[in-house]
Amino acid sequence: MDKKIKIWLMRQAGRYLPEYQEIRKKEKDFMKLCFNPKLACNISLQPIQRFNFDFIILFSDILVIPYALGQNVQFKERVGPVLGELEYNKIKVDLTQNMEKLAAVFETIKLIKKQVKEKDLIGFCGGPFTVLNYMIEQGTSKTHDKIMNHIKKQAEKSLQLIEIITEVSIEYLKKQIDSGVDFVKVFDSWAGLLEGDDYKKFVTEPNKKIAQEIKKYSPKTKQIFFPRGSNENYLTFIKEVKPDVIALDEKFPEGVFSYAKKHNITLQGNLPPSLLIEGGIKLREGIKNILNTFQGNKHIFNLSHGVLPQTPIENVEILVEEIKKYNEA
Ligand code: 1CP
Repeated sequence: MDKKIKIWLMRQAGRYLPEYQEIRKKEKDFMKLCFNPKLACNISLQPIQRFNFDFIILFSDILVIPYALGQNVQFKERVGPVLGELEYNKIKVDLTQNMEKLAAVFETIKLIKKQVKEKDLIGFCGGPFTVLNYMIEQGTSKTHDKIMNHIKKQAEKSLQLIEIITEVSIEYLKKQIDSGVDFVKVFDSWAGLLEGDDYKKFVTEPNKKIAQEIKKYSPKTKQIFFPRGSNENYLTFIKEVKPDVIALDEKFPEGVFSYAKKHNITLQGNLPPSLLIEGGIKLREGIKNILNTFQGNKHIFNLSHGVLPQTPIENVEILVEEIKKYNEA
């Protein structure tokens, strides 16, 4: 087995980088940044130029899907995403029109691939339930009351919306593949809110649909899934969705290691972003532990969630250096 471990970080482009802050100062509207191919391309390449990560991830956001469906999406400073009221009768599924609203993203992908040919580019979308969460909550939520009520009290409507988001997301990933991405990743960041039958209906099934449709459309495109917070459900998820790569947070059943090995699934993860802030001996020990734990499996090194804005650059340098040393040993 190829012992060489690759590395990239979720949110490797973002606020911890001064060069990102620099661009952000000039373009205060985050959505405009996402839809500016030249700037979005530059931002996607910033972490590559600085750290030489093995993968480029497209700079964009999962909330471009609600926008493509006709919901108002804004990012407010120190608040985060703020979405307009969800008016069911205004939700528009017209794949041609929906994709036209995202045309700038496809341009960004082409620009990145033109500039860097030797590294794989990861495109992405949100998991349907995670996207629905933001659409119903109209932004970030601590309690998730609105979404949990919605799927309980308006189950049928919720499933219809999930189907719509799934269909548009599949089309969106196909267009990203046509534009040149080598991997696609589905970020289901709020999968962990659900259990049992709800988990099956809102997480496993729609993710499985995306995986199958993309496999049919482009068998060579590698698929990464991140059903964050799935905990014990991680194993069921892997068995049903059959990803090429499973992104792991900190809690998952032991059985994942042997199942992944047997089915040639690569594990991605799983250093806590807090350790990357802390640095020092704790960081080095954390890295070493993960390398040891994942040793018998195919492994792409990453965090258990995104890089936090207060992360010191030198700690990211240490991390990359440690992985390099490990690969050379
Ligand atoms: O400059 C800023 O203030 C914006 C910060 C920022 C960035 C850099 C946001 C706002 N999004 C992004 C980029 C982004 N988002 C990427 C780019 C590629 C990368 O470098 O990784 C990706 C893949 C995402 C995906 C995303 N957006 C997720 C899934 C992953 C995760 O972190 O769980 C989610 C949940 C979002 C929503 C989102 N985008 C931004 C914010 C503040 C939020 C809300 C998060 C919350 O609810 O707390």
